[in-house]
Amino acid sequence: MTAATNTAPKIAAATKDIDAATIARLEERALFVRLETLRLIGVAKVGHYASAFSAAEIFATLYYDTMRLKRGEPKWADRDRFLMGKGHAAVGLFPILADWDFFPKDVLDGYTRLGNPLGDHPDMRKVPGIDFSSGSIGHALSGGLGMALGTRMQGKDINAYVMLGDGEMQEGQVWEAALSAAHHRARNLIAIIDRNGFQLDGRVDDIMGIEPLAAKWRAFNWDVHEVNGHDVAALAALLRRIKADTAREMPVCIIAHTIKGKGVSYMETEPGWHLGYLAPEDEARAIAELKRGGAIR
Ligand SMILES: Cc1ncc(C[n+]2csc(CCOP(=O)(O)OP(=O)(O)O)c2C)c(N)n1
Repeated sequence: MTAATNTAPKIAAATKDIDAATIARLEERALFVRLETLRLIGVAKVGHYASAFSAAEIFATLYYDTMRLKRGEPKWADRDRFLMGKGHAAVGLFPILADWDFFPKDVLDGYTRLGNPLGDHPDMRKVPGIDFSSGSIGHALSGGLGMALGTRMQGKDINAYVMLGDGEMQEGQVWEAALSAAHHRARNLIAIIDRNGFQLDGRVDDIMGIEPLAAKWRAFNWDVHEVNGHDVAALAALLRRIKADTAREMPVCIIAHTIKGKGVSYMETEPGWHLGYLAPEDEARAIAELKRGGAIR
């Protein structure tokens, strides 16, 4: 174990390692996530805009730079796995899965409609490419640990990436999984905490504080990194470094500092946007703002 050296905070900065074309592509994909989130919630008439917006660059970087995937093959056994503790943000993930041809793109058009497999929360029995059904927050890290250990026992080289909310840190099961993962040296388990500071009904640190968060994960013997979760270059560089680190024996925790509602100004400043619906004229304004922002950093 390298726990003894794992004491100083590691803040990943944007890096020259990622070329300009890749950065532009990942930023375009994050914009795609946000625009599709707006479109799909427009169909459903209610949804978690702000939770998906804070995770847009994380989704984009994982699915278009980091993860091992094969187009049109959600059942490929050697595919990297992705689990969402904050399953309520799946509206931002479904368009990516359709873009990878895991299911037909027109399925998106019936998001949450009766008979459509895409619900407000992801269902692994219905949606190709969804690795874990979630919605009840707190369980995905345990699921990811099972996948990390199971695939390791099969001799496969697979990473399990688990996105967690910071409000989700208040769930006891997260910490049981954290303890267990370090004990089993699950080096192929990578947790990414979307540290946007808010949960459903207010600030995480007002409701039940979780700081010092990095120190907690370090104390649980995880390899801890912090990053600006809207900086695709920093995210991509960090995730590439983690993949290349073959000496590490511990699971990895990335604290991604983000803004809930990122990209739409009033959602960024008003915490009430956890769940909502935009009237068509407001949706049009949000789209215009996102497109004007273009590359959101
Ligand atoms: C076990 C459980 N308790 C309560 C909820 C209701 N709930 C849905 S989202 C949410 C807040 C999640 O906050 P966070 O994890 O920070 O996610 P984000 O703010 O990024 O959406 C809560 C409490 C739930 N889905 N599951």
